[in-house]
Amino acid sequence: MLIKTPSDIKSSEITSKSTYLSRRKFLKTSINTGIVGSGLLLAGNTNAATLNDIRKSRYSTLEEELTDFEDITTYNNFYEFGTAKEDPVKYSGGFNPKPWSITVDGECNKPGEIGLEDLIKPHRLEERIYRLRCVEAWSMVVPWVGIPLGNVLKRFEPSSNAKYVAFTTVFRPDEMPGQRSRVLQWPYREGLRIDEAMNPLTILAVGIYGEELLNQSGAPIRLVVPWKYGYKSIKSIVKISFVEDEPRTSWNDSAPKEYGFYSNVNPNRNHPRWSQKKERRIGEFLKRDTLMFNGYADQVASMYEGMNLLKYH
Ligand SMILES: Nc1nc2c(c(=O)[nH]1)N[C@H]1C(S)=C(S)[C@@H](COP(=O)(O)O)O[C@H]1N2
Ligand SMILES: [Mo]
Repeated sequence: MLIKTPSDIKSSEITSKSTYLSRRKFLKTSINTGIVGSGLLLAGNTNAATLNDIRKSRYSTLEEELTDFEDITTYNNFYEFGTAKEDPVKYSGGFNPKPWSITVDGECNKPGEIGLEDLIKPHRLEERIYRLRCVEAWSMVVPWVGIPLGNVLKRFEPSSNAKYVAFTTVFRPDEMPGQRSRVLQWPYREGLRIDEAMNPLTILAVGIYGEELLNQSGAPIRLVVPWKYGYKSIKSIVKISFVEDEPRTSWNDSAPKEYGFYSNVNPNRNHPRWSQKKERRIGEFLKRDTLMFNGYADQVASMYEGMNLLKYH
């Protein structure tokens, strides 16, 4: 984000993987007809496991066309693997997301380390189709598979001192070449206010298009906060901490005037170096208007009543 402004992004950077195409069309159709998750067995070119028993959600954005799988998985921001959009798919092959566990600590009655399977098991997977709006003024529509973060957090019994939740990405410079350079202070850190974390729109995602996350998308588990700029949706999470004070975050540390803690999508507040009024939907030619709270105002605006949204950015 410090590296490229939207005008620097060439459409040639968006590589399309034709090998995926036919399978993706099929998957897309199956999602639209509601047979996703019924144990589809896709022979041949599968390189991520299919997730089963996924239910639909009333929180999904249904009125917009889904971004192609190959765009979602080849045009990424994941600085742990490099700063160019094509770096994460190119340089994440050596990353090993299995086995995985997450440490939950801080202001709660039941802290501990929990394996990914045990974290997920008590919950039913949901398909959540959300817009993703990057602060760089591009966007996608992604059919995530995940579970509501709030339902997971409740199991650890946060105390009344838990005013915020802090998240940390794994630190593995051997497997993540971008962590060997100092573009950001590693490990990547993000945070939410506790009510934002508990909002039913906030999910922990483990898949996209009915399949497990690929490395470049934040395998094996990442946050998705659809009304905030994309950088809040931290990838490859290893630690979740309940804390009393607003936690420090990587992008805010790096450029506080450009990347605030709240980072709610807001077309009326320009980034110091570019306008946020419009966005380029990956796969489309004309720019679209950016929507307040990325189109999720009905579900989230009440959390910010009385707050000056131009000041708290
Ligand atoms: N750990 C980590 N999480 C991250 C990032 C990152 O560089 N490192 N990039 C963020 C940014 S800027 C965006 S826009 C989204 C992009 O998610 P996607 O590549 O799956 O579209 O991931 C966010 N999460
Ligand atoms: Mo982003």
